Amino acid sequence: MCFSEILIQKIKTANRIAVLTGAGISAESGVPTFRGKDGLWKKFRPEELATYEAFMRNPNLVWEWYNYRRKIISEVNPNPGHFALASMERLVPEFFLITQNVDGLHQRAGSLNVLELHGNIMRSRCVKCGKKSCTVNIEEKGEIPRCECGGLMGPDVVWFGEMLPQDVLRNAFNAAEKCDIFFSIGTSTVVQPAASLPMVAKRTGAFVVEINVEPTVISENVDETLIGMSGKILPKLLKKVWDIDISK
Ligand code: BV8
Ligand code: ZN
Repeated sequence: MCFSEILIQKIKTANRIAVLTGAGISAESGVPTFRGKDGLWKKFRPEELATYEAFMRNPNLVWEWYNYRRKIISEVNPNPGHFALASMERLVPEFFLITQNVDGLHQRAGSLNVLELHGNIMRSRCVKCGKKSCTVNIEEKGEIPRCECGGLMGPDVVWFGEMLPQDVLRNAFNAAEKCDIFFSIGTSTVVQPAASLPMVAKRTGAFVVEINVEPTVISENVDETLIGMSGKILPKLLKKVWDIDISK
């Protein structure tokens, strides 16, 4: 993998770096992506499971799906891509990590300041009053726990048609507008409003870099596309810019 001299120089002199990650950065940990060939959406359509209506229609089915994903996530570990970003956070004056992922792997890799746009699958939330709680495990076909307010407890993730947490979203757009370099890593850049962030950064003057195993809808509009696995590319970038070897 060779990086352009301009990219290396820009990273070395950058004050603010913002990163948007998607399911692709967790793929090498063994977490299925959504739209890939073995993706989660292959078997189920998002509208059938990742919406409030789907949950109210059949809470047990939706919990079955989230429990299946919670089980996968509890059995995997962060990969070198997550660790490289955790190191980068400590090397750059201002570093903003924005993730669409709900798996918590960035935090487990040591990233301290993570903007979780779509929530976190290991937490639960009352679908009526929004009260959050730590993981509430639903036994298969068991009684769905209720909040004191009487509302059903669901996973603390943002479903399609639901608003994103406004403070997190505002911080993410601020980071995109103010950064010198914006990395879009492992995302198909399909889901809004997260998918707008790379081009917001571009419009406000950032150098936009995409890391993905294949081109996406934004590839022709970014400044640099690095085709390959993020778990391979990010450690190489760390070594090239800061001579840090995270594999040790
Ligand atoms: C909102 C949490 C408005 C849940 C997720 C019609 C009806 C309803 C809504 C809409 C509609 N049309 C448009 C919308 C808006 C909708 C939307 O964008 N839909 C899309 C599908 C068109 N958005 C919403 O509904 C959002 N809310 O708009 O609210 C509103 C306004 C006011 C008042 C009320 C409401 C909410 C969106 C959040 C949905 N929740 N997740 C859960 O996880 O179960 S989205 C889900 O997709 C995940 O979070 C995931 O992260 C995200 C994006 O997918 P990616 O991360 O990009 O994953 P994907 O598999 O697609 O791609 C992986 C990429 O990695 C690929 O490019 C692959 O090549 C690459 N890759 C693979 N391996 C590697 C790799 N790259 C590098 N290295 C590797 N090793
Ligand atoms: Zn409640």
